[in-house]
Amino acid sequence: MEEWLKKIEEAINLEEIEKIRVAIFGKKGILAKEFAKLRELPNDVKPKVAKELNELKDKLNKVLAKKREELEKKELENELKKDAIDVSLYSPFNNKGALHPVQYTLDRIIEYFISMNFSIETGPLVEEDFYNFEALNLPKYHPARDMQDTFYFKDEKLLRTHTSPVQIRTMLKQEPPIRMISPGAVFRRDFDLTHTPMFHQVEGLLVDKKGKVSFANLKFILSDFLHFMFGDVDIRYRPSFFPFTEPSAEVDISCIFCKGKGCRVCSQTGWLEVLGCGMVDPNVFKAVGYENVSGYAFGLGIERFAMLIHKIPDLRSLFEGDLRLLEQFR
Ligand code: 2NL
Repeated sequence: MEEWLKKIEEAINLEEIEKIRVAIFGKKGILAKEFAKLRELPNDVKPKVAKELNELKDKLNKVLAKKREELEKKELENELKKDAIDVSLYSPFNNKGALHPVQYTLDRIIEYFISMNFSIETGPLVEEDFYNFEALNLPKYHPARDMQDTFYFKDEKLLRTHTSPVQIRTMLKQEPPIRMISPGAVFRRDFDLTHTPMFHQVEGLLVDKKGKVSFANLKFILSDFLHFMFGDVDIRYRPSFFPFTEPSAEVDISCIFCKGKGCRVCSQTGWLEVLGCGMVDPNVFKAVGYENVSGYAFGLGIERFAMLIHKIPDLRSLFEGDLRLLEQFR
């Protein structure tokens, strides 16, 4: 008995425990042998010895079960230790990606206008004169065409200078009401500190029955949008001119760097120009065959928004593809 208890106590793994179990409880084990001996004992001592044997059996059983449980726990712990992950270890796969500031800004703009029930429309980058100029109240030889320096192909095709042709195409295939924005790349022959030959624009257009759309409606949506993008800023509308809107306005926000006090970014004015807008010129509606409608339109440069939101001082860093720029915006 003592000998077997000791054996159990000294077992170091489940394999040994199993061997001991067979040796004690197996068909040819010591208990079987002891119980077999009972038959040869005299009847008067049989019950006593049988009782002792059963008690011994219970005791060994209990001790064995307890030891097995201990060893199982230990082996599980060893297993877990072996598979443990050192989270402080260097991994070559931990480079997180980041949205480019221009994409992040466009996502925010789209989020706002989707919430206002505008649809997102896109169109070709290679356009025709009619969609890019003629239909926008910019007839050939109109001096306003000089405002855009255009990339032309050999034939009549050109790279769109704004995303307005998408609005023209949408109006030609759809009846009012229209509520849309057109985000995308545009191209101009301009390359210096503050201009790149390709940049991104979002234009918006809302058209409904005549009298249903006012300049006040335009002011509401743009002010709400600018608060969504820039937070608590002051907003002002200045009269301006675009060939495709009348009246037209440019929209400024109070400088987000100096809070309107005047700094280098706002040229000491306290204001930053962020949008152009106006009521759609009747000549544009005439070009697409719309009658008895009114509407508003606006346009903005995404890179300019992105630079202001992310406080990026140099426009060129948006186009260099240097990962160190993105790493700052994870
Ligand atoms: C700016 C100004 C603007 C529009 C774009 C537009 C389009 C159609 C009809 C009328 Cl189809 N207008 N677009 C209107 C006003 C301003 O953009 O500063 N863009 C960067």
